[in-house]
Amino acid sequence: MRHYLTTPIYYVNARPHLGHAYTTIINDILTRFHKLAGYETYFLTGTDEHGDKIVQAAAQANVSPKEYADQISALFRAAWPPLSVETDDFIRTTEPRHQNVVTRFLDLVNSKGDVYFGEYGGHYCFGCERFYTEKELVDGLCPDHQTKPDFVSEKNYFFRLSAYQDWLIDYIEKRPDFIRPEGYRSEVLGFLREPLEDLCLTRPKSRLTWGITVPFDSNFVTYVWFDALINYVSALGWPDGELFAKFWPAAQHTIAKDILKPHAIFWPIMLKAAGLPIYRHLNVHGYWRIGQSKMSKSVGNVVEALSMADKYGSDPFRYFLAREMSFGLDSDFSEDRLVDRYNADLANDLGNLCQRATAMLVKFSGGRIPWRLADAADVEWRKRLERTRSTYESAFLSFNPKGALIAVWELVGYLNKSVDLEAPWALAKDPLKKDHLDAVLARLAEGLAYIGALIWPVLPKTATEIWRRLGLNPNRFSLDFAAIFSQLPHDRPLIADAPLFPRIEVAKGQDSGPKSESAPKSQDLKKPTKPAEEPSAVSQAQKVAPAAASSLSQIALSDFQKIQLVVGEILTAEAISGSEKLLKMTVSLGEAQTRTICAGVAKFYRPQDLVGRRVVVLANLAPAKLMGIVSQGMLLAASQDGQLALLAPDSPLPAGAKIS
Ligand code: ME8
Repeated sequence: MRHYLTTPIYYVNARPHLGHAYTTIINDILTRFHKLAGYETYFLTGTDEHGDKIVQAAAQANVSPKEYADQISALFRAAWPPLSVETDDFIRTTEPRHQNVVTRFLDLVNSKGDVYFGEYGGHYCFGCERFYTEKELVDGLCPDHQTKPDFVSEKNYFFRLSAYQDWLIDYIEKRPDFIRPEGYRSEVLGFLREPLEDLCLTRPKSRLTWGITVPFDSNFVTYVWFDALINYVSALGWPDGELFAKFWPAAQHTIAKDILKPHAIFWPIMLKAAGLPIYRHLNVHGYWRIGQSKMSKSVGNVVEALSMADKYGSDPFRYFLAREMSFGLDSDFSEDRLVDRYNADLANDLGNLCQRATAMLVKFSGGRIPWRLADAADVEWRKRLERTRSTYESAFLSFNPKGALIAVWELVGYLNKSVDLEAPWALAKDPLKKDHLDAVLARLAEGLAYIGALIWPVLPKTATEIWRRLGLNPNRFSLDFAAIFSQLPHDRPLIADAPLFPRIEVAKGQDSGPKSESAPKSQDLKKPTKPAEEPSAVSQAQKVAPAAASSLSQIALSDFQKIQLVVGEILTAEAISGSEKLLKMTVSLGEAQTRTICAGVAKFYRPQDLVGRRVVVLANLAPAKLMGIVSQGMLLAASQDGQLALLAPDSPLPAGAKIS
């Protein structure tokens, strides 16, 4: 099987920003996953360079549209390699190879009778480059730009979308995963319940010359969306290109919800009208928001968000984007969240595993991965790896990168825990336990090697580094764990090196007043330039399984059951005058009445960032008066080294959900 993945081609009226980076990185991740699974792939991105928007932006910059497009397109092209994005092609709609295909495509649909000449008067928004009907305007304004559209009446060519409406409804209804996730498929079907209007296919040259001249009337240029969508086939050399024959049947497009209609309605109908096969999937994601508002290109913070990749590294940036966003839903971007994920998932979980595994192999096996005999634990071990592989694969195949990462991190957690349980440092003290020790160490090396392969789509540099340390050849990444294990070297020592992800410490003693989420504040964060001194395997292991745990007095389950923990939703949060530490919150526990809860989190959270969050609440704590306010419960939080994190359910269960 083959896979052809595409990003939208981005308008050259703005610099690359976080939103563009997300779609492009996600496509890179999916392309790499397909490679890992042994498929042939082709990955396309590019820039959309015609139309009013570009003419206006160029005029503002005082250069010609072509010069302007050249400059910005070059910025897009240069933006991807530093993010470890490897594309097979980069198409520009001003290239002759594209323009020729658009001309040919137009000729074809025209010859089939799907184009007619007519007059149209309507409300035209230059920002959106489209006409709006009276009904679509909100208080007479464009719903996207909040500007008053111009009334434009002109003669134009039209494309008969309406003739294909029933065909399209039937096509989508028969294919549950054509548009995914499901919410967007329903949205499109909902839209198709109203009669489709034909698409205005041209713009008169009297108004716009920056476009592709239509072949059947030199007084008109092609509407920018009709021009742009064709990039997906022009880049493959339609109609006779080898790449077209090979990859077009395997096409899937990835976009954000803003451009659902052109991709889900115009494009399949254009393909059908021209007699081309329809693409296989349309993958639609939500928006990144910054500071709760929809990202907009006019706001500099979206570009600034992209600079987080320079600050924290491209691998952590890719990981954060893929792990944080549930594909299809909106997500909030903030530097704090990125740092939290970095510390929790990369420094603590993955980095710690790599550090412990390699340090223990050095300490207890002279750096060599021991040969070992199959033992009883192997059956369970292989079953677990099979499970990880199948969850990981099916998550990626249904375009759910977050789900795939969760599956890998379950394996990371399992291995970290198994080190604590197996306690290699104790086995090493008993010569009779040598076989057992070897098996434990070898499985640790195997697990780390497999995790290295599985993270490669998202964290390519880290994966390569883990494999280098294990002495494996990174050109051999695959999903086949048995094949990977057979390549593990047993005759030369592995490399125990500096931590992969030194923890990012939030500097102590700083003013922890409100932080701007958009502006990265390097002074707030201290990234160790030198990796922390490598702890010995034993001390590291003890850190994870504190010896103190066993000296704590034990409780019966019935004691624990006295504690009523539930999911709460924070409805309001505000500072309490006179208190540096406390915030006052209204929290819903799914009861008839909300509760007032005071919590000592003011140094760690801004009130406005807490609203809407799910938290874990101790619900049956006796009320207490704090700063004159009766607090009716307690929020649970973890803290260490001056940092604090509120606990939250892994997915947003409703307020009142019981925790046991
Ligand atoms: O629409 N969150 O180009 P464009 C997530 N040229 N992704 C976002 C985003 C956000 N807040 N903002 C933008 C165009 N994106 C046309 C496409 S295709 C034939 C023509 C991403 O530069 C997302 O992929 O406005 C969205 O669909 C795309 O940028 C829009 O890019």
